[in-house]
Amino acid sequence: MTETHCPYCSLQCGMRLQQKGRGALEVLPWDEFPVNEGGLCRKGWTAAGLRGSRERLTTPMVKDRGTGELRAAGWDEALDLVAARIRGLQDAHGKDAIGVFGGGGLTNEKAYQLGKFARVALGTSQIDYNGRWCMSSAASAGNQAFGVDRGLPFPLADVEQSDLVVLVGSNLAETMPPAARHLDRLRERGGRLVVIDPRLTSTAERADLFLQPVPGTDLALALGVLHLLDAQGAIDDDYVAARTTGWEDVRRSVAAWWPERVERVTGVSTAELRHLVDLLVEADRAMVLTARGAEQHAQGTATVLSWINVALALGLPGRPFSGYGCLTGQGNGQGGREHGQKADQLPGYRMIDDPAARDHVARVWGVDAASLPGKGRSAYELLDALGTPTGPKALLVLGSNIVVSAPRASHVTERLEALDLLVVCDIVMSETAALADVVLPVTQWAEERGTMTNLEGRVILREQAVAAPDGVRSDLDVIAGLAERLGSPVPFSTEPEEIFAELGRASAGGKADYAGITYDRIRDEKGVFWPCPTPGHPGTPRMFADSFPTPDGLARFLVQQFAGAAEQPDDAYPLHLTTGRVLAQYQSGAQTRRIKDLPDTGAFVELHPMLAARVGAHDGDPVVVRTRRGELKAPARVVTTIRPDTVFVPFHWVGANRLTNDALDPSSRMPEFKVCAAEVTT
Ligand SMILES: Nc1nc2c(c(=O)[nH]1)N[C@H]1C(S)=C(S)[C@@H](COP(=O)(O)OP(=O)(O)OC[C@H]3O[C@@H](n4cnc5c(=O)[nH]c(N)nc54)[C@H](O)[C@@H]3O)O[C@H]1N2
Ligand SMILES: Nc1nc2c(c(=O)[nH]1)N[C@H]1C(S)=C(S)[C@@H](COP(=O)(O)OP(=O)(O)OC[C@H]3O[C@@H](n4cnc5c(=O)[nH]c(N)nc54)[C@H](O)[C@@H]3O)O[C@H]1N2
Ligand code: SF4
Ligand SMILES: [Mo]
Repeated sequence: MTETHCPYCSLQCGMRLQQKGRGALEVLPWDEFPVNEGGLCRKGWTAAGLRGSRERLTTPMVKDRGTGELRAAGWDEALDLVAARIRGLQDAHGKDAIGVFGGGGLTNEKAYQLGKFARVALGTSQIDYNGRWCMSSAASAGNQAFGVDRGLPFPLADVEQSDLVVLVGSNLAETMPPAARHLDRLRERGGRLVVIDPRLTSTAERADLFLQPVPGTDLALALGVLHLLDAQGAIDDDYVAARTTGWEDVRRSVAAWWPERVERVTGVSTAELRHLVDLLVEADRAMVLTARGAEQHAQGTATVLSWINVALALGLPGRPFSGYGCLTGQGNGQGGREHGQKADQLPGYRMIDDPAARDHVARVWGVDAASLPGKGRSAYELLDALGTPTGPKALLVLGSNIVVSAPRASHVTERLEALDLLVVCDIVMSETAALADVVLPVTQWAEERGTMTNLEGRVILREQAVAAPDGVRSDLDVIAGLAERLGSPVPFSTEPEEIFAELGRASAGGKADYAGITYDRIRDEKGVFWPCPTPGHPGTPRMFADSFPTPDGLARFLVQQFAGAAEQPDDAYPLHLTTGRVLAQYQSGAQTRRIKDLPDTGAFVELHPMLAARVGAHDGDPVVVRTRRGELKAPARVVTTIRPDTVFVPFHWVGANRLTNDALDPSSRMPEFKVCAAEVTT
């Protein structure tokens, strides 16, 4: 019996795995793990289904130059080929000819090694990862306002002890089902729940107050909330004076956001807005939590900063059972962004253009700081540049199915096809792997060890429960094997615990300081919260009680202006398209579409009966959604729970992202997945 964690989302639910003979695994509850207390969602219970699957890759594959088809190859042949092609491209075009694309599902050890591999073995600046599409707007906002980016600055269970929780763009009941118990207990204790979403989701069904704004208008809603709080004299002046800077400018900037104007922009009535403000004023303890619905916008960072302004004005951050938090998404969404996969970062959440950070990390790596490249392109900009005269000529992908999940996916697929070399490490033949010149089959989850950092900043340990299938190797072996073939100046370990110790040294003194965390401590303490700088340090479950990690210890109010979605409806495209998730599928679906016990419905188009009547569609009929970038034909799901001016398509199947807009947030470089202009026809 092995105590470990689910392979999917950032809740990282604890689970036990029992071997059932011939490598098969049974998932059992681990009641003592505090985050989920034995509860799992359908994806967790069925997670072992991919292990026995015939769809698992078990041999490296190389594209045959004659037929253009992938054929089986040996590991040495495949790795020699990749190294030789990389050398050739770098000799011809320079170090930045090679790009690296990582994932927020990779363990801390893999993310750390991948960042080090890019900077040291490849010498390229061109590395980024899919977390840029996930919570980067909240990360950017947290850094600006609080001086640090940790999704939740408190344990998730604190939600239960609050008086009021406002969920902005989160469908927690479907995206982190075991976490919904905290909302239920909050309400059993007499606390209130507010949900803000263009769709009345199963999360919103639990709410005391449900607000249904036009997609892309949460920023205006937050400005309106702050306007009313100020008008009602509800600002916590003592807190604002003692713990923040910038309030007066923000106060002036919200003066013109009177409720009627907010109603015109957002579609939320003045009565509903006042109701939300009343709940905020009445609550002693309150939390504002954002997720992708609020963040995946061209103004995602500004939106989060505006909700942080609301939280600061009420004096919430740092108070018990109160504050602002972001619900991160991928299994290691948090840790994956702290240790060097991001174009501008080095381990420990250090910035790559900070000379002191470069010196520290270069010393740990045993290289000259001057040899480390600078900042590279962000995820979408990296993909957009592939195969162009100035962009990378080769891409190594670990842990992302870009063809399905990137915005404006047809364009991105063209860019991938323009590459001289595409190498994909995956556990299955994903849509992206199917395009590759070289596919490398890797171990997953229960077949290897490594740490993950959950949505609370709790570093947890995934233990190996079973031997890997013959023929597959760990991502860590692939990285080390390529580094050696490329003549890396320093060796790369393949032993997770050893890598974690090095990561601890590299992160020491940084914002995300893991130096005091060990595998033994994680086992004993059921996870350790960063920052944890020394072995004797207890870890930091709750942040900001006394000060914020900014230079002066104060949080920042920052003025934000509402501009609206990058693409507004017009005569040709009169509707808003938004995208998101359903309970039974995970992300690009590469893993969950292959698990036979999970329903695989294919894409669908959710639309309101009034809209269905206008276009002449009935439930189940095929309809066509068109945007300026492409079209998708899929069955209609006629529901009263969505705004009549909005359609929703889940992105787990190929197609949704042919429609989405690649407008980027100026600060986080997050694409606007959550809104663009569309038309529906039969
Ligand atoms: N079942 C399942 N669970 C998952 C995942 C999965 O793929 N499947 N993925 C994991 C990952 S990586 C992530 S990032 C999280 C995401 O978790 P969530 O953020 O909860 O998921 P989404 O469905 O992307 O978006 C949440 C809600 O935002 C709403 N929304 C759309 N546009 C807007 C808007 O303009 N404003 C507001 N306020 N709301 C809007 C949508 O209607 C949707 O109900 O889930 C994690 N958990
Ligand atoms: N329209 C629209 N698009 C979106 C979103 C949206 O809301 N709407 N959400 C965005 C968000 S929040 C996210 S997080 C992204 C996610 O989208 P993707 O980046 O595509 O995420 P996954 O589907 O999880 O892809 C992970 C891939 O890595 C493989 N894999 C799993 N474990 C490992 C491992 O240990 N090593 C290696 N090498 N491979 C592994 C899996 O089989 C899979 O092929 O999608 C984004 N795209
Ligand atoms: S909520 Fe997330 S971590 Fe928990 S079982 Fe479901 S997918 Fe796994
Ligand atoms: Mo995500």
